[in-house]
This record gives sequence, C-alpha cells and structure tokens, in this order.
Amino acid sequence: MDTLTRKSYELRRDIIEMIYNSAAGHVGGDLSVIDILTTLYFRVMNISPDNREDPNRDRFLLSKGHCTDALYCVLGEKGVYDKEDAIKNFSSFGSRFIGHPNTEVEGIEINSGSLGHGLSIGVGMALAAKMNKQTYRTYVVLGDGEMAEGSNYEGMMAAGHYKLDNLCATVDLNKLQISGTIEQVMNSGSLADKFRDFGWNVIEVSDGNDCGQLSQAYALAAAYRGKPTAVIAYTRKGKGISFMENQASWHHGVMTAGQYKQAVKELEEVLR
Ligand SMILES: Cc1ncc(C[n+]2csc(CCOP(=O)(O)OP(=O)(O)O)c2C)c(N)n1
Ligand SMILES: [Mg+2]
Repeated sequence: MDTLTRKSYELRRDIIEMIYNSAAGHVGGDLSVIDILTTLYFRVMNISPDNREDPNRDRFLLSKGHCTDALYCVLGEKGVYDKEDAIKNFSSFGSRFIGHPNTEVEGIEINSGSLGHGLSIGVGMALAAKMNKQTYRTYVVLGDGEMAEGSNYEGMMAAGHYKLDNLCATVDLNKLQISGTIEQVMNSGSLADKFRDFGWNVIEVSDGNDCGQLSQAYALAAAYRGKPTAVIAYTRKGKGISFMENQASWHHGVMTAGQYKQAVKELEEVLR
C-alpha cells in the first residue's frame, strides 16, 4: 500500500474514533471525502503548521462543511494542533471543535456548513490572488447534494467568466445526500456538463477514493491555464466500512458498540 493510501486509512481510523466518542458527526461523507482531503493536504497544497499566516499559502475551503470531522482529523495529523484533543473533544460543550468548520480552529479559513457558500467565497479568493499578483491556489470541496444550492451556479459562472485558472473545485460525487439518492431528492443531471458549460476545464476521476488517481487529476489541474478546473470525483459514501458503504442512513448515523468494534476491525485489517 502506498503512503498516501495508508494515511487515508489511518485517518479513517481517527474519524471512527472521533465519531464514536462524540456520538455526533457525518461519518458517511467523511469516509467518502477523506481520500480527497488526504491527497490535497499531504501531496498537493502548500499548507503546513508554519505557514498559516503566509499570504501565499494555498487556500482550502470545505464547502460541504458537515464533514468537518474528517477535516479536523487531517489538520491534527498535519500537526496544526493536537489531534487527540480534536478526537476526544469533538462536539463537546466548550470545545472549539464544533460540528461545522469555524475559524476559531487553527487552519480553518472560513466558517461553513450552510451549504452553497464555499464556491463563491473561493471565487473571491482566487480573483483576489489574480488582482494582487499572488501565487496561491484556492481549493474548494463540494458535495453532490450540495450542488442543489443555486448559489453554486453563480460561483461557477463567475469563475468561468474571470478565467480563474488558480481555482480548483472538487465535487465529492457519492450519489447520495442526507435522505436518499441525488436522483430522488434533487436530480442535478450531469455536473461535468454543467461545469463545462460555464467555461471550466473538467477532469473526471473514475475512482475518487483512489489517492493515485486524485494526485494525477490535481497535477493536471495545476498545470491547466485559462480556465478553472472542476475535479468530478466519483466516490463511495461510507467507503472502507462494509456496512456503511453506499447507505444514505449512514449520512450521520451513530454506531453501536458492536458496530464500532466491527468498523475498527475492518480498518485494522487493511492497515495490517
Ligand atoms: C443550506 C443548507 N441546507 C440544508 C442543509 C442540511 N444538510 C446537511 S448535509 C446535507 C446533504 C448534503 O449532501 P452532499 O452534499 O451530497 O454531502 P455528502 O453526501 O458528501 O455527505 C444537507 C441537506 C445544510 N447544511 N445547509
Ligand atoms: Mg453526496
């Protein structure tokens, strides 16, 4: 197993611990997005504990903010703060590790979780970089259910209009949202076609839980000039835990003690 994949499974182990301790969080979406976060934070972006104030640090925005549990584990693993603090205190009274991203947590750039805001904020950050001749890149991660929010389409249009090739949006396309399939709840049709129509370069990643495929996509995105890039990552919700995979009910399900044991066992088998 390569180091990035191993890291994503170690982070899955942290996520399961955090979710079980707190009996809160959004485990299905965490497990679908963790390979995207691992690839971005450990291979692609120039973000480290030492450059948090650097104006040229890359910007990362988790627009599908309900999956902040995964992001807290990643930032802890990066050494931005004590990861154990986040795992033990997630969602507990008085902790800054609340259930959606907030800027009181080191390394978090924006408050998010009300879906549909991250892309437009990212457009502003990318446009500012162009105007100020700064070299940072802006990365926004969206959910496919989140794409029902109309504000995303204004963001897409503006990014295409201003040819923001320093902006990269990733859609975690797991075909599920809070209460069912995308098709049933709000059918958005082809998101790849919609991004293309708004003037984006589109890269489709057939296995969005494969860090190798994701790394290649982000390398192509960084080299592409003249258009923003959308990485459409076909993922699996609940990826890595057999009984959670592809089940809408695990959007924010809470594990029993038996399910927790089973989840840990499955991850430890992969990591052995
Ligand atoms: C504006 C807004 N409306 C509704 C919600 C409630 N909500 C939280 S998660 C979610 C579903 C999101 O689905 P998706 O983007 O596909 O996320 P994923 O499958 O990656 O968990 C909804 C509707 C919200 N957070 N914000
Ligand atoms: Mg989804």
